[in-house]
Amino acid sequence: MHSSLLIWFTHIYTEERQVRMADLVILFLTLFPGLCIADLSGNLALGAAAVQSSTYDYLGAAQNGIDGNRQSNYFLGSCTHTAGGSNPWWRVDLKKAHKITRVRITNRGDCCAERLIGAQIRIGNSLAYNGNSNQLVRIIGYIQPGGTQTFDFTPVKGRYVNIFLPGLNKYLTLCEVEVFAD
Ligand SMILES: [Ca+2]
Repeated sequence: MHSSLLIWFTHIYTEERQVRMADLVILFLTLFPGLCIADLSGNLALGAAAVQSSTYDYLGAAQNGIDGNRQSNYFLGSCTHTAGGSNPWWRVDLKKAHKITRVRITNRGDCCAERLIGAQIRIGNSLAYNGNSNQLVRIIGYIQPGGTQTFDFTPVKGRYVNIFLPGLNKYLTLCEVEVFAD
């Protein structure tokens, strides 16, 4: 009798906690619509396939760069992260060539914003040098921690979009990469 009462109370308590958590999530989403949500309309990178030169740990998968979430706290699992080394890169395969006019990049927010300085946006159809010899479109400067920067340019045709970070002892982290075409 006592144990079944305890189970019943535990059940009620757990349910109540779950309801409260659901309420909090709804409240949060109502107050901050689109806070971390990437641009979902016309973003060619959504649902595409991403790879990178290496992966730092289980939180830093290449696919996190195109998961539709700009969440910039690395520890929440929506950013990419290569292991340290020379010339790290990340690449998204759009499956066919598009006339790309815009790339939007969200930088890591919880630390290390300066690591992305000097990274190159490269677009093209070649996989030579892992795609890092495709046309250089832009060089990324400083993006503030957790900031999202839009790079607009005259159309460049390509199936692959690379973010290539030349240099020694580099880590490449991207919290979201959005790609748009004409
Ligand atoms: Ca993300």
